[in-house]
Amino acid sequence: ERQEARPYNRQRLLVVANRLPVSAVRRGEDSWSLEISAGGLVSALLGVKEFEARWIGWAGVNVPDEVGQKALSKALAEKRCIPVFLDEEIVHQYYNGYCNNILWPLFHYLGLPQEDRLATTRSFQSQFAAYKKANQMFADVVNEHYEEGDVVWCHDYHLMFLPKCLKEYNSKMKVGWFLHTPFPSSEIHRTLPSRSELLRSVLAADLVGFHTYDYARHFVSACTRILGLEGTPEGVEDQGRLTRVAAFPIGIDSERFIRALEVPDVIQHMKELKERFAGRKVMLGVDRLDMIKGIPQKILAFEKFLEENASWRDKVVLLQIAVPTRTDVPEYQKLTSQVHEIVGRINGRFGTLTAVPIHHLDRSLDFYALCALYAVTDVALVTSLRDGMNLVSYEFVACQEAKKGVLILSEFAGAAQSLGAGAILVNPWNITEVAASIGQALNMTAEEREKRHRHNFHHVKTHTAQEWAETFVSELNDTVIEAQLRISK
Ligand code: ADQ
Repeated sequence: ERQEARPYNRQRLLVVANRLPVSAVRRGEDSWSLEISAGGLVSALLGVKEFEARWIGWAGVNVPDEVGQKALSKALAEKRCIPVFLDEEIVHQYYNGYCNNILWPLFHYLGLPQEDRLATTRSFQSQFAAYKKANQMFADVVNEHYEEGDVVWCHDYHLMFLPKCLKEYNSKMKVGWFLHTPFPSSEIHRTLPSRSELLRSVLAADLVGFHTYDYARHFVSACTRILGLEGTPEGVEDQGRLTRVAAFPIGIDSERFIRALEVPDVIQHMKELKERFAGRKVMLGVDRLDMIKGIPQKILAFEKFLEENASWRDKVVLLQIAVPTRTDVPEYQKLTSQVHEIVGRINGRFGTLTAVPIHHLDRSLDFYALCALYAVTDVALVTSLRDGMNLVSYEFVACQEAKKGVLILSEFAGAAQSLGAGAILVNPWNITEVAASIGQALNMTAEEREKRHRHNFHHVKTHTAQEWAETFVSELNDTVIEAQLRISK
């Protein structure tokens, strides 16, 4: 029997991600205030008119009491959000533990945690159990809200177990899964104790998506080498059932950035920044403070550049804006103090009474301040050691129509595949090379800057977040239709 599809323009999309795109603050026993965080994914999906998106995820707060849970669910419903309630212990084991301490570093080639072996094994098992339990809790909520004809789009490494749980509830549910991080070489993935179970549960989805063709290829290799399944150009086949695997490079809502540059507040802010740094070239880094972003390497390369180019010392400034994340994790605290120490040393070494070479801010900037900063920058430095895509590089390009600044970009960011022709690509581990590329960027002729910028700007403008979401969902719809056709034949 065939399911009657809803008219395409009213199709409901259930977007399942670890975090809901809101921050919730409790104001009283049964009252909450909510703020929508306008991240990339939110604006991507808001821009898509063909379907009506609902969000399912954790609200980021512990709500142990029923009164609070009911009130929060009601408030969230107005924003088309549906909460999954996770208690503190689960969050600790699933989110801090398995997601952030095991999968995140592993997928970025930093390996598994190296502590005492026995302790690791014990905690690994309980963290994996919590991971599966949390994914099952997400599945319960999805299943409760699912209506025939909906499509379900699961996001990221937090929810690799979800496709299997959902298909167990309802094998006809259209399920897609997209990974925002890299998928590493199969040789890295095979070190993970739960390697097979995770691959199998992802394969339960109808469509599996990655940012780049390389990540998709790594995933298919992991399935062939670890599970012994057959890889085809379309995806992975298991006993006649095909899971489609493909690349869907994300983009940004470029018009939002371009429009922002015409807002009076932004223009005013740009003017202030230009006055503040008059006579100096502005270099910019914007990252979450995470080991994968290669922040210490970037700052050391800047130091080397100053060391070797005395004439530039009072003519260039590096603004490094790093939002602290996962601040309760010791490795992240260590990284923060490491960065502070290097910045302090360099400013002590090359600073003068009136100016320092590095301004380092440990905080997030609001959207308009960020746009102004992107627009006045001469050279942006994105030196991730690994990065699924890296949207900062896209945002910078979107704000550079007037200035046509230079992007120095790590070859280990997914964005290197799309912005590589316009950027100066570097190996972020090679400090000498990055230092030399800073010189190349600062000395580049206007003609060459223009040519490189034009290439990148065209890409950023045409490959938007909206197009990304539309492509993924329409392909997800198609795969299911194909599978149904196969069954009905
Ligand atoms: P992230 O690792 O968070 O995302 P990125 O893609 O660069 O990395 O996105 C960061 C976002 O946060 C950008 O929109 C940026 O503007 C914002 N941001 C960063 N620092 C900020 C600051 N100091 N102030 C204000 N805003 C700041 C993950 C993957 C990426 C992948 C995305 C999307 O790690 O590789 O590109 O998901 O799939």
